[in-house]
Amino acid sequence: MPANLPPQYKEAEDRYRQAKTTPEKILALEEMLAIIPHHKGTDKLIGQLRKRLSQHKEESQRRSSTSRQVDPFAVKKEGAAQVALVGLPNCGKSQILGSLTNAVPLIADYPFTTRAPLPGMMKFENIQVQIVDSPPFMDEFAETGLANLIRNADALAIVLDLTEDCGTQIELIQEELNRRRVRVLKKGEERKPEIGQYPKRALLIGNKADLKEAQENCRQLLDRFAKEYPVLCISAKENLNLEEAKKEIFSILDIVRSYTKAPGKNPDWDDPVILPKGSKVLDFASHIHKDFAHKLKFARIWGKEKYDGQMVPRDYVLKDGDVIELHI
Ligand SMILES: Nc1nc2c(ncn2[C@@H]2O[C@H](COP(=O)(O)OP(=O)(O)OP(=O)(O)O)[C@@H](O)[C@H]2O)c(=O)[nH]1
Ligand SMILES: [Mg+2]
Repeated sequence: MPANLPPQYKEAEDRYRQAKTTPEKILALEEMLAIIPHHKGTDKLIGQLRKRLSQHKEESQRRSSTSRQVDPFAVKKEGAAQVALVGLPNCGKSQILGSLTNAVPLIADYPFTTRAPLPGMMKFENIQVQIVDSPPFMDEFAETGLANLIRNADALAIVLDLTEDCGTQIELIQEELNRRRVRVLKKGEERKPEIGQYPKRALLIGNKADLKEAQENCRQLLDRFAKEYPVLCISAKENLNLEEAKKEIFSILDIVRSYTKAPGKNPDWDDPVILPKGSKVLDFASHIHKDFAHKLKFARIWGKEKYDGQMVPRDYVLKDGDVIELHI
């Protein structure tokens, strides 16, 4: 065993030893692999861990193909990105899914209504975003599944009940997220890989704004948290501020939409190329065709911050809405 393994690695290793089910073993091994530093001394161990991980994965596939059981918490991503709705029981997550998407969830005035995730597609301008409703925190049956769902999502919508104090709810939710090593990024904070952590962008949604007692809690929520996180108050039931919510959800996705254009022709506005924020003309070119990146001579851009048809270098960073004419 090489020395100098971080304490988080030991913790993940303990979880692996204690894991009783294959999905738990897979999760712990993936964590160990994410945490372990890469250098000569760890090469062998990394190889062994990868081998064990692939054995467990094969085993779990064999089981699911024989018993035809699918993990309800492994929600296949669709559309431009996947956003998980999370929060305490009864705050209105399912109502939000029902109001923003085509899905028809079970909504009820008692806690722990939702027992498994349910996805729906939300149309925003010319793209579709997948929204996933989830069982609430504190649901012990959803423990491992919920952790996987949250870690795998591209971003989170943290739902708060505006009829209760939001600061207390946020504290509880932060604890639940920390326990699963999910860290919510602050406004303007860059998203970069962190050892043993799952950094996520999140939007705080105060829900039930139609109710009288919501007013004061919404004001406090904005006062206390709007500087550090994107926040808004809505009523999913009465359709208040839903368009704003869609816009805010789009903005935490960290994606840009750009469009191809042939010389003398108009772009197809219904068919954006979706890339992570920070992508360059070169990434756009290789997305269109794998050979284009090295063949690319120059590109012309039509966009909000550029003159129409301006020539840009290969490392020009794309802005949302740019139209690009590639010259190869
Ligand atoms: N007045 C009002 N009631 C709402 C709103 N959104 C949800 N509710 C009500 O709040 C209760 C809980 O809603 P759900 O959507 O089931 O809550 P949930 O967060 O999915 O609950 P769990 O699945 O148990 O975690 C239901 O009675 C809803 O009708 C809203 O915007 N305004
Ligand atoms: Mg629900």
